[in-house]
Amino acid sequence: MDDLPQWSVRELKAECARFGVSSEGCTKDELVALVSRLRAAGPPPQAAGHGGVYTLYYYTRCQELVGRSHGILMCLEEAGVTYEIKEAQEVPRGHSTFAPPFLQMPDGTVLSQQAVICAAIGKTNGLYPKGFAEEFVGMNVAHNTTDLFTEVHPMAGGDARRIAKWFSTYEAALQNAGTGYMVGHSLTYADLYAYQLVRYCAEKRGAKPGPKLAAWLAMMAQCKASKSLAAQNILTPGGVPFMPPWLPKRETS
Ligand SMILES: N[C@@H](CCC(=O)N[C@@H](CS)C(=O)NCC(=O)O)C(=O)O
Repeated sequence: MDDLPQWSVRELKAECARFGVSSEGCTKDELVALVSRLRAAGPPPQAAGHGGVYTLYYYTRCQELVGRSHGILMCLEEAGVTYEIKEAQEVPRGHSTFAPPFLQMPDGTVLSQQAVICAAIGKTNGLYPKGFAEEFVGMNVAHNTTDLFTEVHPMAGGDARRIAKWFSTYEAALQNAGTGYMVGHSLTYADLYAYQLVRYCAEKRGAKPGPKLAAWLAMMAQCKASKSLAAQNILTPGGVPFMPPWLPKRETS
């Protein structure tokens, strides 16, 4: 309990939510005092049911790298839900999961695979495609994003021609939707999952977005999730990076 001042504001708010207490408008000092009082009074009433809190499990608790959590953070932030981040190895065992990131939903369901996690957050928070075709085109876009990450990972290297080919798939999705979004008529998890990676490829890997993708990047920069991550110094210059500098890199031509 003595370590509460070291907790982040997000962790303190998540703890308040576990007790079913609003922390709206509280300063960090007030949150520390509130959580301390709540915990002294006994266990949270909904401890077994996770109290409406999403728990993301990822390396360094996303304090030193964002990695494959980029889209999940975007979806959680855009949904405006309460979430906490724990170390990857703290994930509950015995589920059909393989490698981090993992997400435990408020109902206790434990998931892995970025695209699945983003879709699950999207579906439960109004950030999901509406029609049948849109649902599966959204899934296609999301799985492309997963593959693109794997290709641009420092240990894979990334080939400029293939990144350009992936960019053309996003351009085509935007062209077909004709709405400014990857799919359908509103913002979905497919946009939120793709944004930080497309931005990374454009800003750090020199990939050239087509006209619709460039306009989409500008639009996405203004969404609630992008602003919220930037305010937390995540994926900003000098902030928590996409890929950790200590990862071994493969030389690329
Ligand atoms: N397809 C999975 C890949 C997950 C993955 O490769 N996670 C990495 C960390 S970012 C890992 O820990 N891999 C360890 C392993 O594959 O054993 C996803 O997109 O979520």
